[in-house]
Amino acid sequence: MDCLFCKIINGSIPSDKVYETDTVLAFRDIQPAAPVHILIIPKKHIATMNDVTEQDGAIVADLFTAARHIAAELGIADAGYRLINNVNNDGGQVVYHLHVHLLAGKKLGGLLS
Ligand code: D5M
Repeated sequence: MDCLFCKIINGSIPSDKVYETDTVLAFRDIQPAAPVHILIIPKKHIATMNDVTEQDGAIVADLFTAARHIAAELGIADAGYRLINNVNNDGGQVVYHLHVHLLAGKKLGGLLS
């Protein structure tokens, strides 16, 4: 499959991995928008939030559970962080494999920064 994040999952493209389970992988964003910028992705290829079905409920829960684990492990849970999911063109989605951005490490203002 010609999907960048599937290639990261199968190891053919390297990543700076921070967390992994049977269903989820998290790694540092190559273009960080904050001091901490991690992408949390399902190992199952789902293109966008529009493609999530009722059968994917556990996977979506796993993404948020991963965020909680990562925040605790990085010591940012109390200071706070932001989770973002961009959908399609107007949402600013560039990579068409579902992902949640975890942003932290500074006081975030506005919508994204
Ligand atoms: O976000 C897609 C994000 O994916 C964007 O912040 C850059 C990041 N990206 C692209 N290629 C890589 C690799 N190879 N490693 C890590 N991060 C990467 P979107 O929500 O689709 O705009």
